Amino acid sequence: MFKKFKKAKKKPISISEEEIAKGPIPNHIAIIMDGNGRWARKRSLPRTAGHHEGMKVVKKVTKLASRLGVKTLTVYAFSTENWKRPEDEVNYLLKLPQEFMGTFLPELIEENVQVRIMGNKNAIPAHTQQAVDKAVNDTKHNTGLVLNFALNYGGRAEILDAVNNIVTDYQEGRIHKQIDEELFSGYLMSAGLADPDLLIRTSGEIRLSNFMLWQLAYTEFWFTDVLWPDFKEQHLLEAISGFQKRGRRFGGL
Ligand code: V0D
Repeated sequence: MFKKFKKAKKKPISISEEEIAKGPIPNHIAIIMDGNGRWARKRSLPRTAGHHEGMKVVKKVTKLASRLGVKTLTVYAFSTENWKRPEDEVNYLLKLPQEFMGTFLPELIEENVQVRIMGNKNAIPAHTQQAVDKAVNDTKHNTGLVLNFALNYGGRAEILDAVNNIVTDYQEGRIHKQIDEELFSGYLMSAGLADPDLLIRTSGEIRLSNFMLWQLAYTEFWFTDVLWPDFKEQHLLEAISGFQKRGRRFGGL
């Protein structure tokens, strides 16, 4: 085909790590990693191939975020809605923590990364729980980037759990004051983590899908059409660059 008839590609704006490092780096980045299935479909591959490729991207993004000095990276790995997918796909997804840790644990430790989990761990199979527990345990003394996996996570369920636990603690006399934002935040699964400064969602969907409803109140949102398996270092730099160009005011002037 003649070059001029090809669909015009967006001119790639190349952003260097050094450039980004000069500006403010978001303390906490949260990512909805969407588009694995679509990526696979485009290549006539099974959806699981997309998830596998997506897992490799988590590793790359974690390393870059760590180099840039990001303190916390939260990734939405499995939502409470994901149980509705075909059984084979769910089974495959639930094997990924094991594979991720099998191939990445030494590098995570080398990078001083601490793994954390947010979500209902009780409802996932024992082999997944074991892999996750090992990941959390083997990295608990690390002091670098916190890699926080949202796994079997739902934002409304998280808020309701918090409310129920607050009610119990109140009835049993462990709370002696009005419930304020700080106290409430401490009952969420993200307790101890700062709220995200930047939310990235890939694959062109413009919605929250029950992700960190409380924590995202003041967060800058970055939506991109790039499918998660295609998300490269350059795309993270682009998102952070976008973040750096916005002035955050928390409602003030
Ligand atoms: C599939 C793209 C890493 C999105 C990324 C159980 C969906 C790859 C983990 C992982 C998934 C979780 C916990 C842990 C270590 C690794 C993972 C799931 C899916 C769902 F301690 N990637 N990943 N978990 N995908």
